Amino acid sequence: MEGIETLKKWVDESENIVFFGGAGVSTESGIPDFRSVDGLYHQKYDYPPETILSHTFFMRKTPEFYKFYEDKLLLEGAKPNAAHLKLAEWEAKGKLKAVITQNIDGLHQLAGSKEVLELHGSVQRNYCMKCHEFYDFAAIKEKVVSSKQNDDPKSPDYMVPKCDKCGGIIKPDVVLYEEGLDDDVISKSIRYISNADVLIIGGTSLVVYPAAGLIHYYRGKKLVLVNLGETSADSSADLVVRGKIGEVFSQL
Ligand code: CNA
Repeated sequence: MEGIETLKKWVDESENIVFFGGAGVSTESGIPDFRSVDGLYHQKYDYPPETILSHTFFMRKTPEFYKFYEDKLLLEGAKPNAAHLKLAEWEAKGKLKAVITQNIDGLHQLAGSKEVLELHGSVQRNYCMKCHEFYDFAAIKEKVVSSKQNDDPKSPDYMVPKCDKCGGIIKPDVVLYEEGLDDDVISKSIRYISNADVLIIGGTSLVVYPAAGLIHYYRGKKLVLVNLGETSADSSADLVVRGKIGEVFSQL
């Protein structure tokens, strides 16, 4: 594959790699992305995914939000692939400083990565909107699935997870459209990117802002893009490797 030898050399020589990724990093783990041909944006729903995954929709049509969320994002059993594992290995060897991800699936941590900056939050964390009680992935999954099996689909609470302590609605700690990103995560990401020697961007269409704008803080000369499709940053990259990220990383 074109570019792999150069990428391998840059990785071998560097002790300050930063990775910036998106949904394409997890497609080889069986989690669909948004914009590929078999991604969520090409599947049919009553509303477009951007609408369903917005703050307004969550507040106004909570059961419909959870129907989509349970079906498409509350996926059990996905395992890290070669890309997640390689990034964790580089960090353990002291070569990689941070993984900055738009993903919400928690697979980088499952692979062993420690410094993971989750720009869009995580399905692994959930909080009661009233009393802020914490619920993990399994607890939410159980509540949503049990309601799906036992409750009346016409009920206003159908598939909506409720807090055991106060009965409030539980919301995933995921940044929905219309919601702001965490300032601390943003400033840390900017610090890592602006100090990076090698910046590898992988599995992202780079169209979701402000996340995609963070790559402009990179000041080095080894900007690498590993992606299946074209992106707006291809022309400004120092190296473009076109391919599946798991397959590419397993050769590094
Ligand atoms: P996107 O817009 O769906 O783009 C994905 C990109 O990855 C596309 O350019 C694809 O060509 C490319 N791609 C797909 N598979 C591979 C692969 N195996 N190897 C290399 N490239 C591949 O997704 P973005 O992350 O850019 O968009 C940001 C959204 C998607 C974020 O807010 C995420 O939260 C959200 N999302 C996350 C997940 C997840 O957590 N796994 C899943 C679906 C969507």
